[in-house]
Amino acid sequence: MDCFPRTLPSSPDCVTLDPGYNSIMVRYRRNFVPGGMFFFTVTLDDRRSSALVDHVPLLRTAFRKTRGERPFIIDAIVVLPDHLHAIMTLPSGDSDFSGRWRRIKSVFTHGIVASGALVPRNHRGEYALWQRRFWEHTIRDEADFERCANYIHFNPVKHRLVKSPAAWPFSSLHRYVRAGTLPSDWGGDSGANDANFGERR
Ligand code: NI
Repeated sequence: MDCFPRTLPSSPDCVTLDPGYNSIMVRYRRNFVPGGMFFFTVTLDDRRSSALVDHVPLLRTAFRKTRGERPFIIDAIVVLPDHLHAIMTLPSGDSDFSGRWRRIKSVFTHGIVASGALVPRNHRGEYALWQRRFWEHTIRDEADFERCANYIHFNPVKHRLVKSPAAWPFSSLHRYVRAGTLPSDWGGDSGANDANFGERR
């Protein structure tokens, strides 16, 4: 999505004379970075909440601010009302994704508080907007990257928010379409097993 830009591969070897399906998928998979790329599911505590899509500019600010402090790349992301799925690449030798998510969550929470919206608190009086835990999966190879990115881009359809993946605005699918990596009518992949992606039940 526009909010979380990354530089897509644009070197000449990515340009192909035959823009067929296989070539497209090869370019998609080339985003893979061995050992430094992770899939996450991060959820709000209240699954009836729609705070993430209600406050997308604040979420964008939280990512930008955190990235300015400690770099990372968002390779794919989808923001749903009460959770998000993302693929994040960290710099070589750095695997502190927990610290980054802590910061993203905190900046977002405090942004909402500053906006005057009500944020739930736990019994200790601490803000309790997010679930403490998140799902993490280390991406193994190019095929795994493709599987996770497909899962992300199909997710709004899986959650019955829209009928086609491109109809959901808060998705990096649009970035891949603009780059010519995926077709605008990309139909998605519904074959994945939710249990492997930390999806809420
Ligand atoms: Ni989901």
